[in-house]
Amino acid sequence: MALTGTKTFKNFIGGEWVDAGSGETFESVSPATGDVLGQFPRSSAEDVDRAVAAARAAWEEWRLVPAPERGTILYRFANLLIENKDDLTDLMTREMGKVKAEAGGDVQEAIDMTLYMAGEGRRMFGQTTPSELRDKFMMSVRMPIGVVGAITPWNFPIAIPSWKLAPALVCGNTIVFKPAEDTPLLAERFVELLQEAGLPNGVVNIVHGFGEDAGEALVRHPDVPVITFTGSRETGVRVTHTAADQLKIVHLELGGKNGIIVLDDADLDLAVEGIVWSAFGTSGQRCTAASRVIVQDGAYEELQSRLVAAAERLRLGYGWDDDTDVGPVINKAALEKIHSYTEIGKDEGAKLLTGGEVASGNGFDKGNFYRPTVFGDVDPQMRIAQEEIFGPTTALIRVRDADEAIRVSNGIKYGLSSSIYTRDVNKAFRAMRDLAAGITYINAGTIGAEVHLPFGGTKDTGNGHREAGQAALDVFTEWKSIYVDYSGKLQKAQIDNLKPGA
Ligand code: UN1
Repeated sequence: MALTGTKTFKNFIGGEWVDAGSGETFESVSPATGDVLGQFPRSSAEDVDRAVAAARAAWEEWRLVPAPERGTILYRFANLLIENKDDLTDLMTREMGKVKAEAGGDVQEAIDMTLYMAGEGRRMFGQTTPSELRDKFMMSVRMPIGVVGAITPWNFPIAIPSWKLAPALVCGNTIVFKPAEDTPLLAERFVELLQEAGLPNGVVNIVHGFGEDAGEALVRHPDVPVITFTGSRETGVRVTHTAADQLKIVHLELGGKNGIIVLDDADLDLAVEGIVWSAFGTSGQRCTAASRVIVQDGAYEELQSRLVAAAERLRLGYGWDDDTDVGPVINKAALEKIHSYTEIGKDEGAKLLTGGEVASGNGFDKGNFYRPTVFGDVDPQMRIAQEEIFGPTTALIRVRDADEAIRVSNGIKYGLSSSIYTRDVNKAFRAMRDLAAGITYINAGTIGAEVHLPFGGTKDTGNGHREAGQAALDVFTEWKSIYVDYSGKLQKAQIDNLKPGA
């Protein structure tokens, strides 16, 4: 695919492609080569105001479009994603850096989510329940809310926008979308395809730019009652503060420090494969990545040596090359942060077993490449075992038994994904009950959630909401309870009804 070069892209507001009011721009830079892929509008509050006004106006009509019809547009969008899957995949290897198979998986996740949510147009079930009174009917229905502000990260540049936009749209909301500044080109393609699917003007609007100006203005805007945000814990707290005065619905998907437990009785080959995939897939840049491996004494030495050997076999390189296992990390700041944690780990007394350095030579200097890194003898309280690194670094922690393993796994502020490798069904069921996380895997790593179960975490990973599956509808609709009295007379609930025993 030809790189886009220095083409200048625009915001999409009310069905028109427009520059930022200020005329300022920023660049999208490939993390693999440092090439500039395009210029994007650096938007500010005035651009956000225009986008919200367009979304608000479009909502008056969009909320009245029957949900199955809204679903039909999403089916068309899913088909466009399928037709464009190869191009989007290739572009993702260049703009975001992940390897081809995973980039294809990212697009596939968007296809799956869009198809699932399109089907929701013909479900979106409410409840009916008998009234306590005669000649009276009761039901609850899901109501659209209005303009949704969607702020998405760069690590799943096609999948995560679909997690937010597809359910929001099928539920009858309109959107102002502020994608990550590291992957604006993929976001722009996403919106182009949505529009091509037949969305009326103003239903989806995209405003490019940075969190501190465009993002902040969106979160603050009085006509945006719902904010859905995926990103860091720190930004999530800031979003919550900013939205608090207006009592907005705030959906947050934040960090993780996910652990894989390996007990003595585990199938170690299977465990090593799962750890490698979960720790180094997407160069560790998933909120579900396994950045801790909690190993029972009897398996520790063997697992450690097999894991280090497997990590050393991984081939670092460009995402678009077939023989690459691990691609670059997103930008220079991420590279520095990841390396600073290697220094922290060494200072804390953990044993650096492999990796721990920026890759150089071989064209690597132009991009942001970090060697897959494994620390051994890590104490659960060390910073490398507590803080989210978001890179290809994992920490081996030794424990005595299953109870200690679960205590250590839970001993962090986050609660997104968790995993246990064991052949003991009793221990597996205890882990399912006791691991304090939104997701638990048995005999599988910590990544790879499917689109039709709730996705999200406990504790500091979020604020109680979930995306994906049926749970997503709770973020993008509000319940309305409706009572229909067809008795033709005044009936008084709690007074006119029959009391038990009366
Ligand atoms: C994320 O890293 O923000 O379960 C999402 C997984 C993917 C989604 C990860 N389906 O790893």
